[in-house]
Amino acid sequence: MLLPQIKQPSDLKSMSQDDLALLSAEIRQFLIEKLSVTGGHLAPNLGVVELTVALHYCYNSPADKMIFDVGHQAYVHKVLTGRMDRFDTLRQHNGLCGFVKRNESEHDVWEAGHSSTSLSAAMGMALARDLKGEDNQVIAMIGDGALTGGMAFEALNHIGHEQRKLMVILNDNEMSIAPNVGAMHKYLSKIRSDRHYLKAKDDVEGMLKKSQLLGIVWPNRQAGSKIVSNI
Ligand SMILES: Cc1ncc(C[n+]2csc(CCOP(=O)(O)OP(=O)(O)O)c2C)c(N)n1
Repeated sequence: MLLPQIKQPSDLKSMSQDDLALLSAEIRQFLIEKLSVTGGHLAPNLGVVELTVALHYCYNSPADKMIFDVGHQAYVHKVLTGRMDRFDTLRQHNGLCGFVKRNESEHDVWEAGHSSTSLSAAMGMALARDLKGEDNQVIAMIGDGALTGGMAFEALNHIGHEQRKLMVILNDNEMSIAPNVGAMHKYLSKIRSDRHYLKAKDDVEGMLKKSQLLGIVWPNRQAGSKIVSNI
């Protein structure tokens, strides 16, 4: 078992790609076992296992800021940041919070519960970083459901205007609490099924899989996670 060895994100850094894939499978199993007893957001977290492992492998939390929109899909982040032992208490009084919680860990840098705030938070953290002359990365992960909130649109406008160093990951799994509706949903569906986009995606995936230099990518077709913007 690899999972018990992970006490902090830096423990991932020395792992091979094969081990990272094995670890992801162990995390998925862990979540299914724990949440079958406590309840909780199972599907959103199963969908971001590889994505969260990849983020913690590539970046250095808490120096690099990871912001999870809503915060209901941060269980994998909690597992990787030393809170695995507390999952039996998930969503119970004095137990592990079901959302990102700043007083729970230095790795939890933003807490919400309401949706669509992550992009503004990321923008603020990027501006603060630049004012302080620091160079850490700021990463916001937002679902296709949360992206339809007005505050997210305002933030995209701001981000596009400011052009600061920050990363927005669209976790597009074609689902919110219920199936999404609206123009943004239609637009994303159109991009997703566009043959030029699909070919480009396959080409990039093929290239990354062959390359030893460009790092790791685990395409997760079911979850549909992909990085769409790296500003
Ligand atoms: C302002 C606000 N409205 C509604 C909700 C209820 N809510 C919880 S998660 C969520 C969206 C989930 O969809 P998505 O962002 O696509 O994330 P996923 O669960 O698919 O990963 C919503 C609308 C909320 N948290 N905040």
